[in-house]
Amino acid sequence: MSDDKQLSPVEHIKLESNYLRGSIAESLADDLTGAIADDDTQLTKFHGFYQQDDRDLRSERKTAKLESHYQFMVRMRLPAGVLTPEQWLAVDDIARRYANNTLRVTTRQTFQFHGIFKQRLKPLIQALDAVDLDTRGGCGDDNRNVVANTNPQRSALHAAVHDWSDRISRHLLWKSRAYDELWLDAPVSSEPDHEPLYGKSYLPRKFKVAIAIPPENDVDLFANDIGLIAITGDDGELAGFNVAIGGGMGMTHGELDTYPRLATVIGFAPLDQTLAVVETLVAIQRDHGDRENRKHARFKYTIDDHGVDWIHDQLDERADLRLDKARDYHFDRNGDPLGWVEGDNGKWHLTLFIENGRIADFDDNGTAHYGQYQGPAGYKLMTGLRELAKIHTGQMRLTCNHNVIIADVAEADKSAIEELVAHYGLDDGSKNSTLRYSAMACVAFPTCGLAMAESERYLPSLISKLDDVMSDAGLSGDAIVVRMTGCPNGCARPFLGEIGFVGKAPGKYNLYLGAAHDGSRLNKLYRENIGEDEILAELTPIIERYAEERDDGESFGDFVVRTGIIAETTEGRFFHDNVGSPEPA
Ligand code: SRM
Ligand code: SF4
Repeated sequence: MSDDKQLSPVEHIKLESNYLRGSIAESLADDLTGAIADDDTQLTKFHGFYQQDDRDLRSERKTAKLESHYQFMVRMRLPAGVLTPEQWLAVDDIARRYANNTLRVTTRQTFQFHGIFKQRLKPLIQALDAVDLDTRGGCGDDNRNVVANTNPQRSALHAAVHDWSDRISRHLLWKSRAYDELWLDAPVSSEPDHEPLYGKSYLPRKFKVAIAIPPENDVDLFANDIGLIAITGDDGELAGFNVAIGGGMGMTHGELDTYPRLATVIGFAPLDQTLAVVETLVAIQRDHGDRENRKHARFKYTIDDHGVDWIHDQLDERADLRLDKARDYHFDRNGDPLGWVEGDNGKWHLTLFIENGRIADFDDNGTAHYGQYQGPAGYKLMTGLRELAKIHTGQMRLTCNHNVIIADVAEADKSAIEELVAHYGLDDGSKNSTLRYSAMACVAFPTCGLAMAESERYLPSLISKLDDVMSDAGLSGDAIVVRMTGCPNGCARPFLGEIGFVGKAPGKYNLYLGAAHDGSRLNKLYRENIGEDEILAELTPIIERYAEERDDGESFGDFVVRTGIIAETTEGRFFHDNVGSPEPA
């Protein structure tokens, strides 16, 4: 543990917060400002929301000497991204009643609401509570939404894994009574509060757990602090998990001691040990993660600083846990197959494409929320999904690729779903290019306070241009994983893109190449700080060469590494080595 004097400011805020209460109640009651107190902005993350301001309006308001246009983003906790149609309808209603009339599916399988004014936070959280949904641990230095593979073809296994995601999420949830008191009007107790796992200072940084069912890696398992790879026994039932540790994407431009890292598989845990292994790993990070420097505080750095053998020793010493040798597994891809598939339970599942996760109704000019978001003119996506939820009797599921699954549809109900899909022009994988279906962008402007460049609002138009390049090269049907973020924090997992774009400044991106198609290898920096013309000029000859010279079934990421266009990144620690290309293609 760090010396108290050296602790980062956020550590002091947590310690002095009385288990995440701080002065949030007073901040909410203060009608003189749309903001909350500075310290409270750190604490409300644990309750699932961030203070933001509308960056489209920032300079205008500054010139007019007005307070920033403060608003909040609220993130739900939704293990494995599963909700009932009734919950969907409630969430849809909340977005229209309290937020900006849009919903945002996130890369961690949940919803974010944007543009919420301070006074609406409590009614919003109460409306979620009314349908058994919450925002506890949506953000903050604790365990985040536990994501799990949606693999609809293996329905029974999916149900088991969903169960596990829920169990782990509940087990690692912060427990203080602050949430119930602040949002749900629970009586304030005079008994002292406590946090059995986290203690007063919670974790040094955010913590993430994912579960994948091979061969699908749609959760990008290796980007998580803990990744659990589902292993089945001879009977096809879930037998346990291979445990992978130390994944994370975030880094800072120009700071070479920050880097993305993929989780290392350290062994196999049978089901009866899984929860203990997960809890002990969290406790190791709680006690040994860096509490002085938040840029060095993720579990990935704790592991690289101490070594994997030390982790094994810790598991043994703390909880008598000795992992077996990891079992064989194989991943095929990290994207979502779109359209209908039949599950092994005889039910049907329809995966619909949601471009960059933004669910809205777009007007005849192709805009939503006062022109802030763009989409196809007249596309009533939000209404279409609402109408689907009204007639659907199975589950709705969100994917880590920003998509939505209408799950568990009986054969007899398929045609009614299909009619609505056709009526609203929803995208079942038949309307756009494979490249667009394989692309994903983070939120960035106008809400994200950390964005350096556009992402969600820019990638669609860049994809249209790349579509032309792909089509000219005869690759229209090919899937290349493209990821874009507005900064190097990595929210759309750009370092797992076969082609990755990371914002540097307005209109300028770093271009990364060479991640594996199944999410098992990081990419590497190829060109720095380039605009759209240079991006197209750089990528066109590489895509043409890929069309002509690739081996049978070779993915784009593997091709650029094999042909030496980019050096291979073997480990996070070496992410910044050998950047650029030996000779421009
Ligand atoms: Fe993220 C911070 C959005 C997934 C790494 N992320 C943010 C904030 C809250 C900005 C901020 O701190 O002020 C963004 C809010 C934008 C907005 O206006 O909505 C934001 N992150 C998102 C979402 C919505 C992106 C999306 O397009 O879906 C994702 C919400 C996930 C969820 O439901 O919980 C999202 N963020 C991720 C992922 C991907 C993942 O977890 O699989 C990562 C990379 C994996 C990882 O954690 O390393 C990620 N977000 C970050 C980081 C860098 C963390 C680090 O270790 O350095 C930050 C900044 C920070 O924590 O300081 C960040
Ligand atoms: Fe914001 Fe950066 Fe995350 Fe994009 S990657 S949402 S710009 S923090």
